[in-house]
Amino acid sequence: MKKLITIERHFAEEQKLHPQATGELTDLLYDVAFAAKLVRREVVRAGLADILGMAGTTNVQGEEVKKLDLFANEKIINAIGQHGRFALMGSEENEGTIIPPKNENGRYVLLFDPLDGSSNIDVNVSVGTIFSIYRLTGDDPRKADIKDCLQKGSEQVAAGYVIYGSSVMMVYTTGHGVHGFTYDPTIGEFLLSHENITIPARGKYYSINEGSRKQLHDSTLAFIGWLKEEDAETGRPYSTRYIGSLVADFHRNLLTGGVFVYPATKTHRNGKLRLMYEANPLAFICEQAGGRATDGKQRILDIDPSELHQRTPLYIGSRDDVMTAEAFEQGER
Ligand code: AHM
Ligand code: MG
Repeated sequence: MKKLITIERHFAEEQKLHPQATGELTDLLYDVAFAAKLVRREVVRAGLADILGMAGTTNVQGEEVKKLDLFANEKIINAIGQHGRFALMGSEENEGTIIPPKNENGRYVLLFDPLDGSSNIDVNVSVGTIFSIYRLTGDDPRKADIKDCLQKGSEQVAAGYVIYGSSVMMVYTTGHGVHGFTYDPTIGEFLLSHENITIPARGKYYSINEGSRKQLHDSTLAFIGWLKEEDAETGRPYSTRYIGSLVADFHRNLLTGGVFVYPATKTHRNGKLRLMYEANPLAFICEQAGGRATDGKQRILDIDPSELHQRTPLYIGSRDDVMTAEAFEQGER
């Protein structure tokens, strides 16, 4: 039997490999893993909403029942924000920056999407939490402001996601490879299950919402056409896989190889997905696993952000597949 390594033990071992590390980042990641357990506890009971009380009503204990994404948002802010390790936070659910309940000594910034793909909750399909951690640009936490949140993705010191699926997993990187942990509910621990994840250079799946075909540009349609052609050498045709939960689509493609595309369309020139909460953290993970992430022209991690909620087209996954997509988008094929 393989050795059981808890997420806590793994963080401690990783820290030892970096003698200059203060342990702060380890604590931050552990806080995130703890918050994920709280969110998981509610997500796995989502189907009971009818019995226990619908969102917006009052439950049997006389408490107001919150929508799960808002619940997850509050839990993360309170569970993580109470330790004072973050000076500032930003969430996909909040318009502006969030000052955590305790922040005087915080040297980091946390950006997160509390429950991505939340339209899938009611139908028992995987959803996820995505997070991204940056260092403050200055020394004084009291002076932390939006510019600390609006850093390029290449400045991330850690990023990850939690997928609430047939099992619950946390996947993260601090820039030293990508590691995945599966939650064992019988002991309440995340256990190392996927060490040093790498994504195949070419995949067999493509993930794009083809229902919006009429809005897609010809370059994107040409790429989709290429994916469907028959060619044994490049393993085509690829199979379509589209869950509609970014975390779940990304996670599958990360493990099996594949490309996820949410492009610019005729009606949405920056696509739908958010740079700071979705694209940057997943791009950091993808690159660390040997993959690639761009907006069709530029590396996602090099985009200089101007707004917390700014959107970006996203091509992410297996390196060669993303490069082929870019070639189509740039009219080179
Ligand atoms: P959300 O933040 O409102 O949940 O939207 C993000 C989700 C992603 O998880 C997913 O990739 C995308 O929206 C699907 O969008 P569409 O329904 O347009 O294909
Ligand atoms: Mg989202």
